[in-house]
Amino acid sequence: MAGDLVRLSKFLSLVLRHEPQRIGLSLDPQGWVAVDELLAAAAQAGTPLTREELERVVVTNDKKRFAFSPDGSRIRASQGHSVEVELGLPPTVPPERLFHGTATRFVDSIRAEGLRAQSRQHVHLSPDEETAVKVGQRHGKPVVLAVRAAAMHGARHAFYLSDNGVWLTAAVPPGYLEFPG
Ligand code: HQG
Repeated sequence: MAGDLVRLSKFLSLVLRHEPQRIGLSLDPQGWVAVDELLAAAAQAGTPLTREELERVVVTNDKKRFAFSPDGSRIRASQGHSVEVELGLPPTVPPERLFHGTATRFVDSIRAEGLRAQSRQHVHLSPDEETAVKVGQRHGKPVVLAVRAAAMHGARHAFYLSDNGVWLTAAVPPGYLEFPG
């Protein structure tokens, strides 16, 4: 993504996942906001953007973080919220294993407590190890944990697949985690 698109993507992540009230917006229960309202509020808050620029951010975004409603009148973040939203994703059967990228400094705590959603609504899991390494690098020296997802699902833990390919679950108890080495 080009620099100004990255800046707009970060701005949209902030307002569509974490702090809509910061620019006077509120999300509906499923996380949607009207595009017209978003553009007006963004301009008012000093980040003017056009409908075309918004479309460019959505289409070119490296992780497909945002999606328009089918009629194009609303927009939301596909996952990653800290504000409470009900994305309406159907429970989905996960593959045998999923992966979680984290930083080495969190490992002792994760061994003891398992994975917790922390400030977000869900624990985020990746379908492959390369993606998990990138997620872990955001926090420090990366380490990839494997999650025995099929076994968890067999024990009635619900899994959801976001519109942009991130697996979501409420928490992962330590017994379902495999640590490297
Ligand atoms: C860690 C990005 C100690 C967890 C990515 C992680 C993702 C614990 C951190 C999305 C713990 C939370 C989410 C425990 C979990 N003790 N540490 N018991 N349980 N942790 O950013 O998964 O670019 O909220 O390992 O691609 O890193 O924003 O979660 O390191 O999909 O679109 O607590 O964010 O996407 O960090 O990343 P985060 P995450 P975007």
